[in-house]
Amino acid sequence: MFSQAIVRKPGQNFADGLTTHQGPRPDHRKALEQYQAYCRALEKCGLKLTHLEPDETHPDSTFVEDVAVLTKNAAILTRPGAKTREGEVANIREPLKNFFKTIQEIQSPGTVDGGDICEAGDHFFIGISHRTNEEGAKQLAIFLAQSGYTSTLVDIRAMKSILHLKSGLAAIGEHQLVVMEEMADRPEFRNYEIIRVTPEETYAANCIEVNGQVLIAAGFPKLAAQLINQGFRLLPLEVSEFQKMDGGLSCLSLRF
Ligand code: CIR
Repeated sequence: MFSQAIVRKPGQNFADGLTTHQGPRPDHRKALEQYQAYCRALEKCGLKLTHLEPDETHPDSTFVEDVAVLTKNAAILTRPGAKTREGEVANIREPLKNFFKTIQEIQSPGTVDGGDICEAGDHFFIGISHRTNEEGAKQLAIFLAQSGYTSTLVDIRAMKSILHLKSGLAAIGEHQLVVMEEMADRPEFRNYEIIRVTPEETYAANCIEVNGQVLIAAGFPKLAAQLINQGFRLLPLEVSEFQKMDGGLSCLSLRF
């Protein structure tokens, strides 16, 4: 069960962040509306929110998930793989100190983006991506082991369609993984019950379970139907403006 979440409102320059999308830029007003609806959904799931001020020097800083990995015992500050995002870490340290006694840090030359880290109970999947490198993954695995967690590395560097591991993977329920089709048969996931996401709905794989409810991107009927069939309660949310910046539901908060 989670009781808290940290969120950071998108800044005025949100649309200047990193993206692989070539289409229209996100609309700031619409992004704020979607962000507010997201915050309300987390509250509806019983979370108390800590609202951080927009960080106008870092357009991607609304994606707070990337700068820390949280466990029951510690907050691990990451070292984001994109140069423009490195400075975001300093601004999350103080808020995390209010909740965590132990703060650990990924050190250079290691890089880790929280979006590559998928927690499934006492086990973590650590994506090796173009943001999270092997050194960072190794440091993180050691920190996690010190806190009693096991971990598996999942190399996604050859995959063009996703930025982070969690762009195509989510752990929900007791022992289930929501996985994009391209990764669904990977041996790393063989001990789990797999809910496959069809290629046209890949974006929806980035869903999050919060205290028994699943927040899912609106507009992905096949995955929604599968999850309802499995007995999950869904909270669909519009996140189109965040999708334009390669972000999704998991990246917009740190939940603990
Ligand atoms: C970036 O490219 O870093 C941001 N525009 C999007 C980060 C999304 N974060 C995530 O999936 N955890």
